[in-house]
Amino acid sequence: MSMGFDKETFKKSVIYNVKNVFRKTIDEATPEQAFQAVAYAVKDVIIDEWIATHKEYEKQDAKTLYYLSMEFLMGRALGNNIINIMALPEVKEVLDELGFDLNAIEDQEPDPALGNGGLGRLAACFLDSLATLGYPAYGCGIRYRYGMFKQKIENGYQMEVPDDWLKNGYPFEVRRAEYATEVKFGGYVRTVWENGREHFVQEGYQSVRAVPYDMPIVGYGNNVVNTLRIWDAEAINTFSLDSFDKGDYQKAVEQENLAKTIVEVLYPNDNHYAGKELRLKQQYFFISASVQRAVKKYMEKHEDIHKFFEKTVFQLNDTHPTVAVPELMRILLDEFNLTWDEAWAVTTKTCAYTNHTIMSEALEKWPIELFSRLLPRIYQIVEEINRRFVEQIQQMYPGNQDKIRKMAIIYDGQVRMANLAIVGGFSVNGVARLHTEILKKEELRDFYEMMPQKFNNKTNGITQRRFLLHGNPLLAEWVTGKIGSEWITNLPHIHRLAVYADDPKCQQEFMDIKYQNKVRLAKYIKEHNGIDVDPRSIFDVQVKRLHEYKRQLMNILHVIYLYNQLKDNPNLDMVPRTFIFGAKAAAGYKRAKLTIKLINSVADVINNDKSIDGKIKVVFIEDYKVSNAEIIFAAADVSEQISTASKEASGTGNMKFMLNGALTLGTMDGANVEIVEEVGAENAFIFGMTSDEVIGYENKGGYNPMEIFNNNYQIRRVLMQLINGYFAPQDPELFRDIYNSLLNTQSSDRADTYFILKDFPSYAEAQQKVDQAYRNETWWAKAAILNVACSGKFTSDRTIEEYVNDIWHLEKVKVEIEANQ
Ligand code: CR1
Repeated sequence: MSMGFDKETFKKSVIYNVKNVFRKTIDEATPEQAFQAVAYAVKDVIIDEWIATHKEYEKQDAKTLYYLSMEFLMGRALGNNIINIMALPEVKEVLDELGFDLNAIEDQEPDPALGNGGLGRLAACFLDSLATLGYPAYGCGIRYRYGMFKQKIENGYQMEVPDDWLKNGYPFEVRRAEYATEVKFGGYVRTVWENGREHFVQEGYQSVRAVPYDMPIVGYGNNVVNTLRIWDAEAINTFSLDSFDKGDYQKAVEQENLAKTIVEVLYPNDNHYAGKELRLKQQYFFISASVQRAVKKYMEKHEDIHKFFEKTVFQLNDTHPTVAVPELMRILLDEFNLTWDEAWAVTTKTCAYTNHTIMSEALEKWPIELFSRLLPRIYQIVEEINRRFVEQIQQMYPGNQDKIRKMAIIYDGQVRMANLAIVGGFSVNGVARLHTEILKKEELRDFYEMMPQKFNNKTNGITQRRFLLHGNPLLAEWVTGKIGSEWITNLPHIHRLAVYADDPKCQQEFMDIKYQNKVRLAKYIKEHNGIDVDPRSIFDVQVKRLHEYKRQLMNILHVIYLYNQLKDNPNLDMVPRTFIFGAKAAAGYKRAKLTIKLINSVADVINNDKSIDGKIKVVFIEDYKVSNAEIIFAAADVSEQISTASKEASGTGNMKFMLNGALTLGTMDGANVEIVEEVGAENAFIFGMTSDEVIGYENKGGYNPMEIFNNNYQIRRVLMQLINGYFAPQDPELFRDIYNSLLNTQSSDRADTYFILKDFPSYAEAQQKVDQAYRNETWWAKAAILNVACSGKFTSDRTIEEYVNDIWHLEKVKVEIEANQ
């Protein structure tokens, strides 16, 4: 139990909160009010540790990591915080005594969904690990008024509903007005001469006040509480008659609007760059605020800004925060009067960049016109960085225009953020071994040749505290019963389970737990979708963002193919299967949204076809998010990780499934490669082209899917069902675009860009093996237990230790708390 936790105090605190905040007695409180009251009581426990942690950091003058990220997909905090302060049994007892159920109270919390998918959730897992390992770190991001939209499915179509997550107030955040700071946009730069030196002054700008809100990030059982700092925007001066008189009325209104719009909404694109001006504003807004604050904090304790990098490191989560490079330069040049070389030395020792994708449509490139208009002084600095870098290229590769074309930061009228991030920092890392190799050999080859010392790999990881201990309490308890609880902070320890993989009793226990988790998910599906699913069927799950490269389409085409076989032969010997999908599509991504409609249309036909005797069910889980993900992973038998090889940088869902004992059905892509390496190919179902094969075809300009269409009757049949009204009798043309994307009958894009038809036969074969394997319960249980046992590598604790050792060089800090303060 946490040192700072006292059951009676906690109980009083809950009752007091209900009374004081809602003017009610505890028995009158609604579930939502009970949630608020409990959350405030938990926060009250956390606060002392939070203060103590920061005192300790100050005392030790510890080097601090700033993890700069546009996205933090935190998920609910209450349950996780209770677990991490090690007060779960006591809190449960108290709530029991007060007549509440913890699960029901947890369900009242909105999911803070300030992220899209893997990239944002990775940031959240990293914060959990940093706190649990005791490293001084801030997450820095944006307090979006509306996070990731809520998905409603209406008539099979995705509808986006705004996520008003702050409407009842969020109990865990603390507004820190004392750290507010100004961020400037637009205007022009005036050069003034002073003391024989040029100085640059931004004038005629608009500005907003950045106000930070802090959220506690509670380490597991170690009294450490770090901070997620998300910035809100407020108008600098609410406009007044005064400014009206001065003729500044227009500007005052504009500043007010700017503040409102800047943090209004998270862009719902995953792995896709849209090039919106407001998005660049968001980026500069939170970066300028975070960097200014980091510099101020450093100067409170230190004299010499030249040594800033000894106490500070900025990790750029993808290219979105890359303006940190020129912003730090600006502060060092314009506010501290460092020379260019001095400023550059500090900046390039402070910044490090993580690349999360090779998808070309995700590459951020801002038009010069937009960039320089919005950030005039920053643009000047980027130009100078570019001028010097191009000079360096010319020195190294005299006369080689091609190198400049590929590596310059400003080229073809655009500012290329990845190039700026690589040049402006000391480290570039990919997120899985294969991904980093592809970066070095293909996408970033020229940079790798020029500066190989910067490149390194950091295979992603996930936090077992949320995705096993919190999400799957039955399995967590079972694991602890077998091998003790060390796995909670030392996941490789879970390998001790391997000795039980062959033990029939343990196999039975494991399968029973899986079954109970499937019952829990079946209940969720019944409540949310109204569909009955059989927990004895194979739960075959693909949950992740909807994207063509992730190939949800291949999965649903295979479902159709299987359904056809069943229709041909109603006695077909197959293990009943429930195909479960969950995915949000970016609001403007037409083909992705059509794929959702296709999945739902196929589900309608299949689920209502009595003739197949319930052997196949198809479920599309509405509003896939962190809170229901925890329930889904726990219940999965098969983990669909079927991206076109080379396209999925890492994947992290794959790791969450493995940790919960699902078997991977996947391609040799991203971290799947390392998963298979850990658990053995015999305990997974691997299929499809390798990344080398895919890249080989791409370099040849693709392949001809018509050959497959012509020669494979079963595939042809499935494709024809897309355009003959089989799944859309009212509108047979509905899925024409999907059909065309695979066969390229009209469009000018390459056909079947993601090699769905090419990989289909081998996918269907692997699916057949799944069916066969599941019939042997002993084999399946053993393989599933081995998946859990071999998941040790994929803890984000390991990932963080690697970042610390190779890039950040932080020291662990210990926080002692006296009992019952
Ligand atoms: C990748 O697509 C990876 C996460 C986290 C995503 C996914 O494979 O697991 O990052 N990339 O590293 C991304 O969002 C903008 O790029």
